[in-house]
Amino acid sequence: MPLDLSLYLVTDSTAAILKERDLGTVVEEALKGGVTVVQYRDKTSDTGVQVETARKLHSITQKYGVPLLINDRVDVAVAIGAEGVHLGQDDMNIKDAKKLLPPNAIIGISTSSIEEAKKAVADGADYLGVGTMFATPTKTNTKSMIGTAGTQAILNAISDSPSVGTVSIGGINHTNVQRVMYQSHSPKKGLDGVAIVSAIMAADDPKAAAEEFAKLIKTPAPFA
Ligand code: TZP
Ligand code: MG
Repeated sequence: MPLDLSLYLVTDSTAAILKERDLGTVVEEALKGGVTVVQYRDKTSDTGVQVETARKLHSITQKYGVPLLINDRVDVAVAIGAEGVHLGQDDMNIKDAKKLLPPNAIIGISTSSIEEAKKAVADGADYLGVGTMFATPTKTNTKSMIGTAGTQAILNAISDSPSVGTVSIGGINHTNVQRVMYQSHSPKKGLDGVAIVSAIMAADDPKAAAEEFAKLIKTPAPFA
């Protein structure tokens, strides 16, 4: 499965986001709108529920040929045969995750500094989540807000590693997505995409929201 990071959906099952809708239905609508990666992120459910939910999401993402990555839980990813995991700085480290996952599994990691980004590249991450871009109610305990300038500095620091992917995360919406994509480019390395929670998951029409993002990401912006 090729890794297209351009429109990366991160799920959230909290009431404020799902608004009594079914998680699978919202994710499937987003996939119809053009989402290219789905990360199942669930900070509250028990392990058994996470495994069942992940399995259900996987049956949906497979129909669209889109990889499903599991946040934090390498064991859940292994149990359901997901395409990979997304790790935080406090989760299992990449080297240990590689021992448990199949050789072709995708491993991404959240980074918010040059040091973290360089270590992630050295450890063999497939892609980096770079953020937090902008303040967001979806995740308030973020270590640091780095904005477009901080993102550019990280991209610059890893620009001799062309094969590692990069996605920006945090507070990204239809109004700022072009600025995020085009203002964060370092001379030698750009972002491969954006990771979105609320602007798709909480949208009244997640399919239309994803379609609009896909269009904006492909449209060169007047911010260069
Ligand atoms: N990591 C850094 S910010 C964030 C995560 C998981 C949440 C982003 O959510 P939103 O709703 O797209 O701002
Ligand atoms: Mg984590």
